[in-house]
Amino acid sequence: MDDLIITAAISGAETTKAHNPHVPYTIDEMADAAYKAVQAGASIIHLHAREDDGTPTQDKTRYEAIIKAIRKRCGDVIIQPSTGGAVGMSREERVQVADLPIEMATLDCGTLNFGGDAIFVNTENDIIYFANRLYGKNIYPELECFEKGHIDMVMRLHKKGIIKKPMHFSFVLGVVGGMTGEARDFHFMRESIPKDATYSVVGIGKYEFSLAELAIKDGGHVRVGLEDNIYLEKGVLAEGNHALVEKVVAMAAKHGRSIATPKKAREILKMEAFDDAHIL
Ligand code: KMH
Ligand code: ZN
Repeated sequence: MDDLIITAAISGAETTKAHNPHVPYTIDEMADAAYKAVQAGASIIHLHAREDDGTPTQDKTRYEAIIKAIRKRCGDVIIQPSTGGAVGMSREERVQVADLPIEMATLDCGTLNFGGDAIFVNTENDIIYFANRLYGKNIYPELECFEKGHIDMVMRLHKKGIIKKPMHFSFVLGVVGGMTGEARDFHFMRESIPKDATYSVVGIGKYEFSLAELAIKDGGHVRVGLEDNIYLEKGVLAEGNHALVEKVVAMAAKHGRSIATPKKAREILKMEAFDDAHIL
């Protein structure tokens, strides 16, 4: 099996310090959280920018400052800004990160309810727009699919030549309003992607570690982080993103999976064409 790629989703847009005081907001906090996650074994940092007071922002100047700070502390780690931003942001706000010299970014592949009155809107035309902007800048899209219909959308857009190979999916399961993250959900998603695609599981809340174990055993990859889950175990807050990464590393050791370096992760994801010229 390939080495295990661990992505750390260090900040998110919705989780706050009121949920877990270790959610990073400032540039220094972001760089520190990323550094500790990388030291623990993460090879990709999934990133949402925040203002110092925690307000989510897609402002490219803020992203640039955070990315530079992370790059300084974390060497060649893969930095994956989100184009999802926060619920309610416009296309133009969200897409700003595509103007930065980055090698990878999130592409959300469908709309879903997001709890309460919130709807995370990604229409077909939004997806086409984001895909064209990312590929146009030679940025590798991480295909976030929150349910099976989103995979169908990817395949439809692939047939039209809009979404291209190599394909790396993230199965984001357990969002309130989306698909749950039970084993049967994982298997359904897993069986629905092309044989030559790679994937990570993104288990929200209580699904974080059960999905991680399924993926580790299956040869897939894993994302953890305070964006997705604030607990190390039931009722115990994680003392930072690195604690969640450490738990996955221990799980991987139990199952005999080695951990991918950033260089190895680029090979596994076939990112050669999205080369270092993009790294800020
Ligand atoms: N914050 C959510 C609305 C992404 O990173 O692109 C969207 C999200 C997905 O987290
Ligand atoms: Zn995200």
